Amino acid sequence: MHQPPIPQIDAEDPEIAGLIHDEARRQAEKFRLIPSENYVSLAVLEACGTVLTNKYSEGYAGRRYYEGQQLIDPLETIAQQRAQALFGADHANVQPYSGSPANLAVYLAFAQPGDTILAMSLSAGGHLTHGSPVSVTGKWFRPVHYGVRRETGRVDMDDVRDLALKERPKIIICGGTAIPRTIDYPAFAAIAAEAGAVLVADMAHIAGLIAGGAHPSPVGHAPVITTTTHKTLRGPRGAMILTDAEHASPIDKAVFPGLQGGPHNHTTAGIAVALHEAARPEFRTYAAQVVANAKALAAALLDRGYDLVSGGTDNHLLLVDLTNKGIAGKPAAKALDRAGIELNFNSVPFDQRRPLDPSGIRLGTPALTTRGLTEKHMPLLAAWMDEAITAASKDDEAPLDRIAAEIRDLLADFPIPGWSA
Ligand code: DSN
Repeated sequence: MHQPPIPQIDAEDPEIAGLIHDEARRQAEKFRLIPSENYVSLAVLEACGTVLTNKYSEGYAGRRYYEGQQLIDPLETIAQQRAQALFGADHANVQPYSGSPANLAVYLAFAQPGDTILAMSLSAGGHLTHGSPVSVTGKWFRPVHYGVRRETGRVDMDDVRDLALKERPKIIICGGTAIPRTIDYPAFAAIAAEAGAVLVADMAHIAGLIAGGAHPSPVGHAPVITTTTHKTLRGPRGAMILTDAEHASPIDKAVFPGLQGGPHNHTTAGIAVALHEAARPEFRTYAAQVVANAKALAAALLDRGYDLVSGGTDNHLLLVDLTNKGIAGKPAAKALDRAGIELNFNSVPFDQRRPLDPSGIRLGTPALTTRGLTEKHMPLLAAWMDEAITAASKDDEAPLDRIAAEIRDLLADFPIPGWSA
């Protein structure tokens, strides 16, 4: 059943309670490899399920538009202070509802409609809100995109510099959702300074690695940093924007009243608890283990002939081009899901296939690391993946349920916060 127990929902709304219990079991029984997902602690879960959800608090501490903020003000202030201390930033806004609104706030603060922005293309590993044509950020601004080099699968900073000096963007964004390699923040900062642009680091995927010392920090290089709180950082679904002192006020105005109404105070509490956890020494061990596991999984997949974009990983994430395995990303992802291995199909750089039916899969190690798996388990995981993908490439469903049962058996020894039998 779900942990903490949910007796009131069980009694009042068994239909919804059943879905919650089943989802908790599903999360316990599978290898969850979506690199943007994780398992939050029971303390974070508890914080998110409190009476704080009852309260409206438009504005900021000491400057609210509703009364009754005696306890919300210190709560939000503590969350801000913890974020500032953890990352060494001058200022933290903890109100963005999630990553996309956080990025929209940045545009609102530092660009006008029609202005040029420079970011990584979605197809190379960026994000929808980095100026994709289907996103408001692509419709209302003039995006110019950099990608990766075909030979290396990595960003070429000379290409970024050439584009920046030619296009003179207002904003340069570094970071994305499918980047397996270390982001060179000092190089981006030098280019932004030369081009006269505001450098924005979207560190959503790697915030937990940065907090835990397993990836270089953008603080001191990018004056504006956006992040979600629920990926490697292991907090609830939410977001933050970190800034230097100079960029704090425009960001605060953009988040509220520019873009949002009242902050979600129960989420703010969950973020504060997660930041407290991320400041502990154990979190550094977790962050290092996430990377060690990803490198071990990459090595095991390479041994089995898998084609990894950029040849491997420096962080939590692997992007695999399945073209040489004779199967596309989507059927592979569906077969893996049935075999108890949950990941997502994903475009790879220079993909010849469509985004809804691309050539690759994207996977990562944050969630399995949280539940205690280590490098020694990665060859076994790679073997299960290989067996399922090979079977799927021959339209053979026979091994999938057996693999799922074997995975259930293994994972029973690695309990998750959120479910108990
Ligand atoms: N949906 C997130 C991810 O999976 O990377 C990005 O917003």
